[in-house]
Amino acid sequence: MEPSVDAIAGQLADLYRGAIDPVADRFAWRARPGTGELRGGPTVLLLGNHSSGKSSFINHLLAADVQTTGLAPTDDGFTIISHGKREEVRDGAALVGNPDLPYGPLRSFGDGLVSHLRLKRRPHPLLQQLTLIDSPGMIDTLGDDGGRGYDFPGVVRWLAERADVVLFFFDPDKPGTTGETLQVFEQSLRGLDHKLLIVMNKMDRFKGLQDFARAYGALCWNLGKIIPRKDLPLIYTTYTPVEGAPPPALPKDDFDRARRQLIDEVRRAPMRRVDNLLTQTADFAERLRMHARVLDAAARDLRRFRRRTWLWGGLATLALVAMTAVAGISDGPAWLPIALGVASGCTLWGALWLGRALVDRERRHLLQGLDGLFERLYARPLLVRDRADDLRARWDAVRERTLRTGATLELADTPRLKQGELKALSAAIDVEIPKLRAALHAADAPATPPPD
Ligand SMILES: Nc1nc2c(ncn2[C@@H]2O[C@H](COP(=O)(O)OP(=O)(O)OP(=O)(O)O)[C@@H](O)[C@H]2O)c(=O)[nH]1
Ligand SMILES: [Mg+2]
Repeated sequence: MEPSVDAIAGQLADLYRGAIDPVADRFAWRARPGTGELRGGPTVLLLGNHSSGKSSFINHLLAADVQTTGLAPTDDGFTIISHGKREEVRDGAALVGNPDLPYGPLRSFGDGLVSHLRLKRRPHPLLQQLTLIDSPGMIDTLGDDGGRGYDFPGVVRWLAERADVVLFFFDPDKPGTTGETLQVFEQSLRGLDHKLLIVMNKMDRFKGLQDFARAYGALCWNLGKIIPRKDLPLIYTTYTPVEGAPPPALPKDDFDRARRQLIDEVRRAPMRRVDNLLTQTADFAERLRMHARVLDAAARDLRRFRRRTWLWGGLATLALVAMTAVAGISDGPAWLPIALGVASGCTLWGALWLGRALVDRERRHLLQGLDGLFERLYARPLLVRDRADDLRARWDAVRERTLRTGATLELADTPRLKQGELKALSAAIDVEIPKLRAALHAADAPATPPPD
């Protein structure tokens, strides 16, 4: 049986509580995704040119007129469509103010955005599985803020990062790229290709094959310029049956099949959601493990140095105290024990002062040399070429935070990374999470073949 998102999210929450949180707390690692984010439902984000058919596709999916459609730019805001026992529409302020929904952080984009947000609830069964987000169609007019009154690419990035599937619609009229499309590909969707599905919509509008070939070629040409990949992504060529549209001129079977495949991908959002959660947790835990190990090694080195420094200082003082005592009971000149006594006092004071200065210098030295510590700790895995690139990239993402933690906390007093803790963390990363992923993939239906 397909493991439910909630069941896996529950197991992940247990993993966080048992193996990840204790280390993260003690080593002051960054905040982990909150329970709301972990339990936040799967999301499908629809982006694209204006009038490319985003809203019509949503209406088709839900077999209801949920969104208004039309040839002029229709949507000028984002609509979150989620499940509710009865039909309901709430404005942006209610949406971002609802602590049960994960949209609170959108408030930071300002009132310009909040007034362009809406929540619609519908009692459709598909919405029990996933939330759909319709977006304003992309246009060419670009002012300083794109003329929208808020940071449009920023908002799209925020939503796309949290979405599990992102559909990008093009249509025959604008197979090229509008100014905003370019901006969104460059600023908002970078690094998110794995969840991006490209749709060439309204295939029923083509009058003939030449028409189609020209538009398809233009789209590929333009995508090639904005998607930094050697191979072109898959393009779903399809259409949405809309009332009153003339019958398609081209054979429509393949377009119908592509639509079914696209809908299948949308329905797989919950599966992708769990997959993304697992990836996110594994990534979080692996970075934490690296941070804690490097910080722990630096703290151990510093404690060892501190012990040695105090030992030498203590020994020097002790030697002088012993000499003072010997001079006191021997027949030497009377000033000798006094001079030795003063010297021992000075040595003690000097040892304390110098010791502290040396330890502080060593602390700075160790923090500057974190890269070397990383290389020492990971010497063995770094010998394997594939792993080396991976590990170095991870260390690049972690270094800044580790350095800041080491500089802010008293490094020598940083808690020790206990063997048991490290073992539990490693078991989560190397055993528990892969096990959950294997269960998930075993339950997933055979992957849908790509459209022809
Ligand atoms: N022939 C045909 N018409 C379509 C198709 N999809 C949508 N339409 C029509 O195209 C027009 C625009 O569709 P919308 O769904 O409003 O497009 P949108 O992408 O939501 O547009 P904005 O909200 O303005 O960004 C409407 O008149 C739809 O009826 C399609 O696949 N084929
Ligand atoms: Mg629309």
